[in-house]
Amino acid sequence: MMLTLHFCSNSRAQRVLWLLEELKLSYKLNKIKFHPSELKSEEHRKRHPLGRVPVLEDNDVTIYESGAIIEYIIAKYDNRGLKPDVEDKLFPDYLQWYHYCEGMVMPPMNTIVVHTLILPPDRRDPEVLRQAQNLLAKSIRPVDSILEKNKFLIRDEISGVDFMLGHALFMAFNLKCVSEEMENILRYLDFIKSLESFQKAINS
Ligand SMILES: N[C@@H](CCC(=O)N[C@@H](CS)C(=O)NCC(=O)O)C(=O)O
Repeated sequence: MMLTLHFCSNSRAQRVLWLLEELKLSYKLNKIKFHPSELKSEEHRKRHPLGRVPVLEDNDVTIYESGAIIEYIIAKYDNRGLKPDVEDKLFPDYLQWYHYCEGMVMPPMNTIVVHTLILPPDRRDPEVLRQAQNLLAKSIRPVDSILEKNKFLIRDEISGVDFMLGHALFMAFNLKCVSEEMENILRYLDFIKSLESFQKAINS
């Protein structure tokens, strides 16, 4: 096995690095500058046609989409049961919260990033921004509720959901979109930030 993760700091690629660290797999990290000169280079577009991260290479396999990469690594290299079996009563919860990340939480977060950081100030739309902030707050409220009963997102042990949705909560917090009343999310974030594997992912 020869795993290479194409990675940018402060990006969804941290999800994959967190998992690689958690599973103690050996890998090569290709750090790319979050700048068109590197992301949109011919070399990187061969790996990802849109010039985005994360991308994982595993010998002759190249795969992108953070959710697909996490599933791939878990299916091939996890021996810790990070994904519950289909007969497990947590299996539907796993699927639901795993896909809730890119399906419900990330779309408004992308809009917030566009209207606070990416567009030049004169093209930012405060109404679009306000709607996205409302939608993001609504989307993470049910996650705060599930965290009332578990240490990690769907159970007391870490699962694939944490690498996806847990990291999305971290991104939401960094964008100042987790309000003080979301106490369970805040407690969860403090907890994952104390994990060595997570620290490695966010400090690389
Ligand atoms: N749905 C994709 C999103 C990939 C994506 O948009 N990645 C961002 C970083 S978080 C990126 O590479 N942006 C560079 C760009 O848009 O030019 C995934 O989950 O992997």
